[in-house]
Amino acid sequence: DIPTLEECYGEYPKPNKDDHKKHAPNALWSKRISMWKGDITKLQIDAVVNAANESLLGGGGIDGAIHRAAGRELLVECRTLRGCPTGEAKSTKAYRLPSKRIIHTVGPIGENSSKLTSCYNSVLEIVKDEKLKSVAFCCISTGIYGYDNRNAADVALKTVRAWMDSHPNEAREIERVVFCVFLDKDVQIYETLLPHYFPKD
Ligand code: AR6
Repeated sequence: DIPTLEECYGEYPKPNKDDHKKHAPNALWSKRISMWKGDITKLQIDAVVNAANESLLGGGGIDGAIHRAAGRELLVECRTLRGCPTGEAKSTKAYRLPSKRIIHTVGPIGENSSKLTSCYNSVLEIVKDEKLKSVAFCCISTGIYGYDNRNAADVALKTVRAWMDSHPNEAREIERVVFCVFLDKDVQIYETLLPHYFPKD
């Protein structure tokens, strides 16, 4: 019952590499964006984003779920990274996960929009540098770290849209950005905000 990336595309059509020739580029990012509700450790995708802490040595929430599913080898690699400052990101292999890479980012404790913005930008820089074709974000900082869900989703969508607008050539190399939501309230929030930041036409 592991969903393939195709299955998590949802209602959004597949991207067409030539689309940007026919339309204004900024209107097209919606074709590369999806929302998927469920356990991020099940996604067959190039990279999944972990909401970690500065130690990068595991914890509760999604961090615990990813470490449990990936296995002990993930912790061994994480130890070599010597932590990660808030707002930054570091990648590892994905071990027993069906994804290829895990991008660990450390969200702010409480609401700090510039640090949360920095998390999304740092992840996208790794996606670009590693030439990854697809990435699934989780709702960074909105669990144990206590960021308001609506405000965090606003930052997430605004930052991804702004990054795509400011890096159009790199963004065209990314086939899919999935917002992996876990809670019903985030489904509602993303359903409301996605058309605002990624209008379909
Ligand atoms: N798949 C997708 N999303 C999930 C999953 C999952 N398996 N499990 C939880 N979520 P949180 P934070 C959602 O608390 O707020 C850890 O101890 C969850 O519903 O995991 O950034 C770390 O080590 C919420 O929407 O992360 C840090 O110490 C989102 O993931 C601290 O928690 C993030 O919730 C980080 O806190």
